[in-house]
Amino acid sequence: MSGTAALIQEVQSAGLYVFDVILALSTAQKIMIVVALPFLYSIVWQLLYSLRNDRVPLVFYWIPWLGSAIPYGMQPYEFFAQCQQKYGDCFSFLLLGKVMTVYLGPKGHEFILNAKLNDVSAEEAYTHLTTPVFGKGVIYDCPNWKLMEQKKFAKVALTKDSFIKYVPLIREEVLNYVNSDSQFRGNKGKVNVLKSQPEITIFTASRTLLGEEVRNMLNTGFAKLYSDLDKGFTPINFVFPNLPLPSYKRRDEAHNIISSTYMKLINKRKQENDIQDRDLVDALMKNSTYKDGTAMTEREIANLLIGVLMGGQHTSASTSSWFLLHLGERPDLQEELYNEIKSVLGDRKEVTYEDLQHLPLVNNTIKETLRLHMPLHSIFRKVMNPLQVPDSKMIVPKGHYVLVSPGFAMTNEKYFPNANTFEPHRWDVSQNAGSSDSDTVDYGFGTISKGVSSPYLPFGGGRHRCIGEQFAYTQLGTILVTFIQTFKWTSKLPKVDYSSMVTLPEEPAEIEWERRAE
Ligand code: X2N
Ligand code: HEM
Repeated sequence: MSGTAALIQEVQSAGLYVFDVILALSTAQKIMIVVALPFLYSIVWQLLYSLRNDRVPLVFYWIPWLGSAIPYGMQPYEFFAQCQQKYGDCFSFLLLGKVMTVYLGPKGHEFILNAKLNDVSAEEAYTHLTTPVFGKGVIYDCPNWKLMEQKKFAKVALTKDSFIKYVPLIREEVLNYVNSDSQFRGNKGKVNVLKSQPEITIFTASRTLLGEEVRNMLNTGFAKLYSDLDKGFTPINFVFPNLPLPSYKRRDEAHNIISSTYMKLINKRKQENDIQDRDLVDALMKNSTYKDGTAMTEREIANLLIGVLMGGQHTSASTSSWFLLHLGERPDLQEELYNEIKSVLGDRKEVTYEDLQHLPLVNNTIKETLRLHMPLHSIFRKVMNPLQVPDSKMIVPKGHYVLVSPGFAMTNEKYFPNANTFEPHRWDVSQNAGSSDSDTVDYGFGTISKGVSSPYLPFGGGRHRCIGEQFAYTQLGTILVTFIQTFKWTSKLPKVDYSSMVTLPEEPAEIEWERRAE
């Protein structure tokens, strides 16, 4: 007891001494100390951390809190490759105050995408990003079992029968766009794909998933609200989900008006007893009661519509932008696509869902675009219970995050020879071969593959796997076919902007187009 008391005394007097010394310093010196202290602390902390053999190796950084944000935020795949050389497939880095543990390659895909529900949480990782935009009660603002059911509810509007109806609508929207937008005036010209593709995506997705009423509202001032909401769906939300700035206020106002508008639409259909099988709105009106007997409220249905549309919007617009830019460098592929389409459709121009199933080069063009440009370069989970890295003594503690990057494996020579070359034909031979694991699992939204150790996972895997894959292929396939039928184009491939929500081309992202002779 007295030993401890003496020690406390000792520390106290040492502390007082240091305090006296600091007080005696000049103001400039004091400021220097205050500035240097966080750096000193961070370096000592990293030193002690590196001595622990129960921790994943941590990438060294100079700037406290910021950590490795700049190299990661600017070139994540290059950053991962450098870390992999030093530390192997599993390493940690600091990102804006959060410790992120990365596990690269198929083993990492399995470790993170198939981690147990109790050990990792997607909602804890994403809710700051998504809830201010989508609204309350859905996606990552509810327990996981509700998300699993929301995915099941939404999937009803994402079946083959729906896609058969959607394809002509998507084609009509694309034709309407390329025949009336000012960037497509005349017989040749230049178009910024970062403007055209988001517009084509929202028109086609709204027309099919939300119905004609909402689609028509996009020709009015309503479109500005979409743009305001969209500007609020940015990675800045991970750090600052709410700030007293005009853009945040516009986001919240846009959210309220859009969700109220969807609720009005739901109510109108209810009152007129006009509930059919047209779109996602109908599907959710018919089927949105959880297995515990509680029904989703109209507000929640509206928010789910916002979320699903918003997710599909960014991923799909990025993908079509990239395939246009890649094909612009490959006129030979455009001709091959043109001939493939001609050989299946003959003199017919109106592509159908069935046709899309018989156009392997169209589908492989999308598949190859997703390989090179997986829209989400990083997938996160928050660690809720200490998590052991398989076959090691290393533990990822509660409160840290895990990060999986299938896009890294998808652009790696180890898995894809000539990884950086855009070559849709690389998929010609091994159509679905290779994924030998036929083991499946159902988390509540339909059966999916149990294993996630493929290096190619653009739609993720496990309980959070995408439900939009078939819709995306249908939408993107119809857009691609319609472009090939209408235009020839050239372009120069831009660099990648990794700091947006999805991996986008940097500006200028233009194609020079020319209408095909009839
Ligand atoms: C400060 C450069 O820029 O150094 F949407 F119904 C709806 C989305 C997950 C994005 C991760 C990190 C960027 C750091 C920049 C729905 C369709 C979904 C699925 C650092 C200096 C939402 C993480 C963005 C990392 C970029 C999560 C999406 N299908 N959509 N420093 O989505 O699914 C949905 C699901 C994510 C990200 C990043 C930095 C269902 C910097 C400079 C600066 N990213 N990002 N979805 N960074 N710097 C979605 C899953 C969910
Ligand atoms: C989940 C990719 C289009 C709806 C995911 C995930 C990925 C992904 C990687 C898993 C995220 C994670 O594990 O954290 C893509 C790509 C798309 C696309 C590459 C297009 C090319 C769509 C579309 C929709 C959609 C069109 C809706 C119609 C969803 C939903 C989830 C999801 C609801 C589930 C989220 C969860 O369970 O946590 N997507 N997506 N996606 N996606 Fe997509």
